[in-house]
Amino acid sequence: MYASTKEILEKANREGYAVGAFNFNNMEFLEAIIEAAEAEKAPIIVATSEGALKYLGNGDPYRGAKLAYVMVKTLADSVSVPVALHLDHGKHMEFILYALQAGYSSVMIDLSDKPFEENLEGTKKVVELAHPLGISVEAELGKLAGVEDNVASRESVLVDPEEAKEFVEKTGVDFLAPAIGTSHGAFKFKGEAKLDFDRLKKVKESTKLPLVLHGASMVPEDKVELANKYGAEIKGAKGVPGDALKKAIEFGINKVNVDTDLRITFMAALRKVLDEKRSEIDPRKLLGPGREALVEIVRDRIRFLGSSGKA
Ligand code: PGH
Ligand code: CA
Ligand code: ZN
Repeated sequence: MYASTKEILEKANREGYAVGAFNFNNMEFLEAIIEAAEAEKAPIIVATSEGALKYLGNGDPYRGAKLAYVMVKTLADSVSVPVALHLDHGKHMEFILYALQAGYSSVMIDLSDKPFEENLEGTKKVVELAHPLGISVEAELGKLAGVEDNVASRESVLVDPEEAKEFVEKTGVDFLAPAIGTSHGAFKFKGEAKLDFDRLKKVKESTKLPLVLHGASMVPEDKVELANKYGAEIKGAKGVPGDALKKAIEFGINKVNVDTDLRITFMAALRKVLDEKRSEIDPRKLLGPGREALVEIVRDRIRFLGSSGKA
């Protein structure tokens, strides 16, 4: 059933587990994610970035938002588990408005690269627009390293727990993503993975909100190896270790954002079939194995996060 992100995450917060928020750009990924959730009897969040809206709409992001909504609504209505549609990393007001108009369950307003006051004021404005429509809002404090960093600041800037409290009180935001040392993509850590759990604990105590972990892909070695075996060139990939992810959930993470793990899994399956079936031209035969591999990885992640059976 099509569901409220807020209801899904408030239940997870009360009961102490995390729900997966998986990114999609096309039908195959979306179907796999929802099939996995139904098989696991798990609540699920599916998310589109601004780039996903452009891709889905073939250049027209509002068309993309409407298409995302009808696809998700149609599939959600065909299963029994709660499915919420979320705008991931909304950085421009027009994309937020597209999502609100299209009927999304929730939006993220990501002004984390702006000064604190600007982030606060911008987030407050989005909350004022979204809440009357019954749409919930996520914001981010601190910066993730990796794709979000600029040349000047290689170090990620982590969330300040005192600021988090003030930010939540003044904005009325529903969920908060505190930067605690993760980053987006397949290359998260050079040496040992380091997350600031102490900081996370303090943010949870001071806000009590459902918290979000971005950059949460584990980057499974077997998938990277499979991809490399069939021609990929991915070297030195490193994700969030399982024990770190478990600990983050214990300390109050309730929404776990995963994109890279699905990309690697799909791409590995696609490379394998392209290599093995060189005379095949039917896109269904070429893309189908990727979709099946995605169902398995999403089921794995759901079980790991503790949301299996929570629908
Ligand atoms: C994410 C996904 N989306 O918002 O934070 O992160 O690159 O670790 O999958 P990954
Ligand atoms: Ca950010
Ligand atoms: Zn993210």
